[in-house]
Amino acid sequence: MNTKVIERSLENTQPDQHQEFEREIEKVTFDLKAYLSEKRVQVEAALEESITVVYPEKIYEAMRYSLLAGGKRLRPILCLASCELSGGTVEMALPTACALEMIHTMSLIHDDLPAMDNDDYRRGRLTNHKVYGEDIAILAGDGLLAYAFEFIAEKTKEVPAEQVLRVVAKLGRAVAATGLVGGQVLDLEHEGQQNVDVETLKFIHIHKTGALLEASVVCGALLAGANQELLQRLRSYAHNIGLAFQIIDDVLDITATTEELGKTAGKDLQAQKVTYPSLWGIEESRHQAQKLVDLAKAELADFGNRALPLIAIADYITARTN
Ligand code: GRG
Repeated sequence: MNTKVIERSLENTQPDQHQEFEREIEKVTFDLKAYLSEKRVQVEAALEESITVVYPEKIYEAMRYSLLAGGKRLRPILCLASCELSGGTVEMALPTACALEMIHTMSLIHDDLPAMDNDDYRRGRLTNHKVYGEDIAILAGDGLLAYAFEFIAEKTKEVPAEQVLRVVAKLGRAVAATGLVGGQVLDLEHEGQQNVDVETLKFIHIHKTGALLEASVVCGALLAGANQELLQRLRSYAHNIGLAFQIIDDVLDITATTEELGKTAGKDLQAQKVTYPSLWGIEESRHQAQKLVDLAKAELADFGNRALPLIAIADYITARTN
């Protein structure tokens, strides 16, 4: 229910219902749907401008094909929200937000390759290698990864160079063997093995999925020059939503359709992967994800209205359907 609907309803209610509606208003002071769509428009426009097709056209077209294929744009939005919470502006964070989406898109292109997850669909369309071939898909990923770092260095304005340097270092660490790459290696190694324990699964997901989500939040705060206490709170918030995000991803792989996901559903079962739902069941997995989201939100409880976007995004992690 949005605030206007509640206000209209209030005119026709009894006193006890009135109190009920007032409580409702307190809960609905932040319109996440409007927030996400406003930020998505900003991110889409910046991404659209970020890559121009020049000679040799094929590689730029392949990079644009996957980068501009939609997606929730969660990582850039987390970066913008974190920067604003920390006292910065959208303009300060937009180049890093775009770079995060370039890196995320690179990881999806590579993850979909026959040598890895071998998927034909992503974001509701054919995967990059299905359209451009494996060789160009690998290079499109490489191109996006390298360009992401150039983009931050060249396009970030109004931020002290030292803070930009910290962002570059944080992102590098999130993508390297200390992050995405390390998580993916372990994931591949354990495919088809049935004796994977929760600790190993957690390690895989913290690195493969959590590292970039954490970097998205932390980089936004670094750009704004956040102090150590705020950085620590945001790091912990991001760590918790990162793991919750992957737990729900595993649940959706079972409960959602290919159309809803925009990629092939049921892949984990097919690949005989140990996942949170395979260890805990669907209900317990959702419960564990909710506990992590609650912990994440508690980290930001002291920051008042400034934290509303990140708090609402945490709730969205468990409520999402794709
Ligand atoms: C080559 C340096 C280098 C790294 C690549 C392939 C790889 C190493 C890592 C795989 C990382 C990966 C694909 C993790 C899964 C993360 C995940 C849950 C993706 C889905 O994210 P969403 O739901 O997707 O945000 P959209 O499409 O909405 O952006």
